[in-house]
Amino acid sequence: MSKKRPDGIETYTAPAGGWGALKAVAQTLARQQIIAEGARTLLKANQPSGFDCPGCAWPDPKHTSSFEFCENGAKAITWESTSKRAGSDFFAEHTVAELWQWSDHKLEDQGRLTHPLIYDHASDRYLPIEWDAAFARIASGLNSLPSPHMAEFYTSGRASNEAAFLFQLFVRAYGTNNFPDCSNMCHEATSVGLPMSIGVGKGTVTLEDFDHTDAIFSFGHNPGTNHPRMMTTLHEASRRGVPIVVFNPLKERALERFAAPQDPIEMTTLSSTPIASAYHQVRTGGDLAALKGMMKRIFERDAADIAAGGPGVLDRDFIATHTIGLEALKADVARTEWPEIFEKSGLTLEALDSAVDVYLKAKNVILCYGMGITQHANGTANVQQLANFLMLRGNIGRQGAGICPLRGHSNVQGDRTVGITEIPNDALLDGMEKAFGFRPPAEKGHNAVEAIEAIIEGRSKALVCLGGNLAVAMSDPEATFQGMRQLDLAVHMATKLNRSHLLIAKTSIILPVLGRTDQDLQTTGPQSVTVEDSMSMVHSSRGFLKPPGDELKSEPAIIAGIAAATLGDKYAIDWQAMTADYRLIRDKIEIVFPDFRDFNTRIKTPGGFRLSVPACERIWKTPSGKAEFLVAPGLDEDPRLRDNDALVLTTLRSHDQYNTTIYGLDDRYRGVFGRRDVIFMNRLDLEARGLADGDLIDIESISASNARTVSGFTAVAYDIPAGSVAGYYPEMNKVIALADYDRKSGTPAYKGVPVTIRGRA
Ligand SMILES: Nc1nc2c(c(=O)[nH]1)N[C@H]1C(S)=C(S)[C@@H](COP(=O)(O)OP(=O)(O)OC[C@H]3O[C@@H](n4cnc5c(=O)[nH]c(N)nc54)[C@H](O)[C@@H]3O)O[C@H]1N2
Ligand SMILES: Nc1nc2c(c(=O)[nH]1)N[C@H]1C(S)=C(S)[C@@H](COP(=O)(O)OP(=O)(O)OC[C@H]3O[C@@H](n4cnc5c(=O)[nH]c(N)nc54)[C@H](O)[C@@H]3O)O[C@H]1N2
Ligand SMILES: [Mo]
Repeated sequence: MSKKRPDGIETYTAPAGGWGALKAVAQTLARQQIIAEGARTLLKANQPSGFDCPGCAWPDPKHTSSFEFCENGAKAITWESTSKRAGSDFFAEHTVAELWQWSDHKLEDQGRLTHPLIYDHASDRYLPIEWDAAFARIASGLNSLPSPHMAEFYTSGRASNEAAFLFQLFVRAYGTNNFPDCSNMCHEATSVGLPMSIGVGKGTVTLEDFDHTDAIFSFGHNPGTNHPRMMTTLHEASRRGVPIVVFNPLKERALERFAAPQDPIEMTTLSSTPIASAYHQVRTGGDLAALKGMMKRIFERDAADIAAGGPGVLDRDFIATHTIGLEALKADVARTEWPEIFEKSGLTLEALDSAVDVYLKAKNVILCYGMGITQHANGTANVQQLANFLMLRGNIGRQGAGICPLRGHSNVQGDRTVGITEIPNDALLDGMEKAFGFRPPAEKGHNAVEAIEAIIEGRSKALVCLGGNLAVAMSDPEATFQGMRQLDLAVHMATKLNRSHLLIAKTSIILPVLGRTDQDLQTTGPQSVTVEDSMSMVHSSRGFLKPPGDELKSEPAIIAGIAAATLGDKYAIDWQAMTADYRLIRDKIEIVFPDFRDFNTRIKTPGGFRLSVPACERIWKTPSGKAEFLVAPGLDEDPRLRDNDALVLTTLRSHDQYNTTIYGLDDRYRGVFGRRDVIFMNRLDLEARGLADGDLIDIESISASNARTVSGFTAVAYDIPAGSVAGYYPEMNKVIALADYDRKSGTPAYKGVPVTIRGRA
């Protein structure tokens, strides 16, 4: 085999962070033509008087951030505050047919949307429309549907609490609970799985807990790219000597070594800090096996210790006082045989044992996880086994310990808290009735997969999107695209043009919104909004940049405009007053969700306030009133993987993207430059197919409902377990069947896709 690597593929040897990150910040500013303003903008991010960084949901220590060094935060902010514009003149120049041929990167790179637009079928172009006319068209589209349940209302996780709350108010007043949202494709396995285990679908740790922890376990997340500010926390923990045990099929560089750009010594001496104390390259989808293996070992050691006259290794007080279900879990784990555990996890007994050593030695353990856990057909079971693992030693509800899901979008958690859910509970319905004087519908609405199914089958005819790029983010885009083109009404509130906007319905409307960084001026003055981070901290966010044009409106103002036009005087809701002064929206949030008491006062404190997470106080809001050890029988292998030729594909974010937003074509830490058309493969899997590093390949899904191929990708030899392959999201979504999702939570199995790979003839 020749030593020459494929074009654009290198072996990246430097640590993550360091000068490379600072250089990338400078390049990012230059690319978006905001060199002068740029630095000032970055300095305002995550400051008490500034805006919340739209880059991730990791909290900031006391809001004294080292933010100006955060490369991917800088990308998120500059992408929004760019000086580029996609105005009416741009849309006059290009037909939709032409724009459809452009890449996702090029579509968004035209810059900020500045004018409301309506699609004109005669000229195949988006033309300007006045706001009131747009609201009237949307109202008539929605009101002409035979049933409100034929409309879908999508929320992407950048929306503020105020915008999301108004959106759910409008939609419930209109008459449906069809609330597909990005969380359904993301941490839904957490939102569904954790309440059954510990009574709350959120993380239980705070940033301070990391100062008191004795060990950190990390499953399936890539913080160097996706939660960059978490690197400061991991860097500090590692320097304190806290072991960090990683389970990830790929050796992510930032989890191996990190140079903190704000550390003068590391920067001047070109040194770095090791992050992972042990790195276990679990097979994709092998986490359940790894967890059961570790629990099996813990039970074995417990029995041995007791036989030797010791106290055992479990936290027996915690288990007796606070939990139920241990015996059933023990029985399930006992039934799971070692050979199967080794095979499915790809890990040895020594590896699992070493992780158990760290776990048992630590008094307090924090366990962090991301999409590598949730986006599987058994995502909910995965999450619940993580909780089991922690509960064996009482690692929930005490300082320095707990479960820490890494949330995605910067306010995805807040959107759910303030009512974006297709399954409203009684408390929500009662609260809404108290605040607004009407009883909203109670019947279950659609989540994201169900919404797309309804659209494809023609049961839903309207789609209103509060941000996002649903068609591209969802599995099986071919079927999704086709479905969306059959809609009667499509409305997109967006900052930038994307492919979902080009799926033309009978009536298609794009509404340009203000972003986090923009000043939001209403009739009573400049407004702040609020967001909730991954650790349930609610704080305010205020943009200060001059908006990209005079015509843009804030999300709350647009939602209020649509609502007033659609509902008329159906209910006595003062949309105009709430738009004029967002404090009035917060007053209503407080009535519906009492946890927000004194909302307007408490957000004045720098850093904001924390919503209650009962599990932190060891109060378990489960049906039994206890924390529950839950059983997931077997190791849940997808039978399609028994096909000899089958590989399991996982889909990843590159270092230069934000979900479907592609900032650039590099993935520096994985050694990929100027391209995304690659599949990472183990050398054994290449050889077994007669392939070499750099060969052109086709990837075909193994699915009865969706036999699809993506062609012309390049195989790249990579350090990934045999049997597992990886490619980029969203390019790979074509081979993911809509029917492949976690039945408990509806989360698509984006990280466990059975495929075959062949060389191109
Ligand atoms: N810059 C940037 N920041 C972001 C985003 C972005 O796109 N760009 N997206 C935001 C959003 S919405 C989200 S949800 C988060 C996503 O943040 P992450 O959860 O970090 O997202 P992914 O890139 O999907 O990668 C997950 C990690 O899981 C690993 N993995 C894959 N399959 C498995 C498996 O079966 N088991 C285990 N143990 N690991 C596996 C991959 O190797 C990868 O390291 O980030 C948020 N922040
Ligand atoms: N194969 C595969 N598919 C996946 C995933 C995966 O790991 N693998 N991850 C899934 C996950 S975790 C998620 S969260 C989803 C993401 O799904 P989405 O949240 O729907 O997608 P984004 O790419 O974040 O949306 C980008 C668009 O949002 C708009 N936008 C940006 N900022 C704002 C704003 O402030 N307001 C408004 N109104 N609009 C704005 C812009 O127009 C931009 O084009 O994708 C999912 N899809
Ligand atoms: Mo996400």
